[in-house]
Amino acid sequence: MARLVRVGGAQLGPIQPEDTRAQAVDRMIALLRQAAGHGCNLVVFPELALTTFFPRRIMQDPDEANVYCETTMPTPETKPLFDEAARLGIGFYLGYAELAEEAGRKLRYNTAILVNGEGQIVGKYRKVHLPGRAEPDPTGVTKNYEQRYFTPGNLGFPVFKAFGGVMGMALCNDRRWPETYRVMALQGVEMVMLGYNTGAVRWAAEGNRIVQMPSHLEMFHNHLSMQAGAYQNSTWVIGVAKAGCEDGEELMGGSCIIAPSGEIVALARTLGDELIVADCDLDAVKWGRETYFRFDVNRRIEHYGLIASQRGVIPPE
Ligand code: ING
Repeated sequence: MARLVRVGGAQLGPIQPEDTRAQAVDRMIALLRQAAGHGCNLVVFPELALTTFFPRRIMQDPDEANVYCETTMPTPETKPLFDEAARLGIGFYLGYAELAEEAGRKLRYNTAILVNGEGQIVGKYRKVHLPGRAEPDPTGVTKNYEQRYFTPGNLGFPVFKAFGGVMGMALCNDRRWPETYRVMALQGVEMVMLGYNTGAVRWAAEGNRIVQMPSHLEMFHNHLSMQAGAYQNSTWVIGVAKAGCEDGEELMGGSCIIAPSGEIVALARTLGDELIVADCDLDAVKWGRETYFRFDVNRRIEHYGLIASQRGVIPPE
């Protein structure tokens, strides 16, 4: 018996610094309505979907980033999104910048929430793997200062029972780390949703020279990471981009829906607002879990030699 979830990947084109949250929400509502036309049960939006990718720029006082953050959810600007989703009976994943108060301190997290078809928040995740730098880059090539503005997530990689299965969330750089998928797979995850904002071209400083990384590798690594995560953990992976030229930076598209086999079953073609759709049978995770990746039988952690240093690399002989 198939446990089908019809998933929409709602890729967004650029959100410019001068664009308002209300404008972003209007675009997301349009994609929700498209998704309803396709009979979707669930829609995945990108990382930081309400504003421009503000961590690409240095702000002298990191707290200036608070203007891009939400202190509650839903906010007055996002309530129309929640209301329309509930009216359409569609759940969604939404990435946004969170300003939380914990132990008397104000902390910013790069956050994602999972909302069910009744408009209720059923899960929250805070980005663990923060890329980029905290301090200004004298070469000027860095376009990512997430370590300056965000605190690493303190919720782990939880999974949530929803949409008839076991759902998990991640954000952008998390997709490059195998632990992200494995920690959730060990909890029985069947679908990992993640949004991303990733430069289409990357530059690096080599001595006093600035060199461009081969741009074909950016998209290759993007899909490789998610396809490997899907295959090696026999889970669906939904990766959704904010794409296009945003505040002068070319962001990659390539939003995709990946089956537990590792195959891409839906792929965005543009760099704008674009909905991709696929019927995801959650029971398709069983084949991999009951053959190549039976964690209880085939995974041999006691033979990995990692017991001595669970956190770091195995010390050289
Ligand atoms: N962006 C990028 C990402 O992981 C990056 C940062 C790009 C890291 C390329 C390494 C290589 O997709 C975010 N927002 O994490």
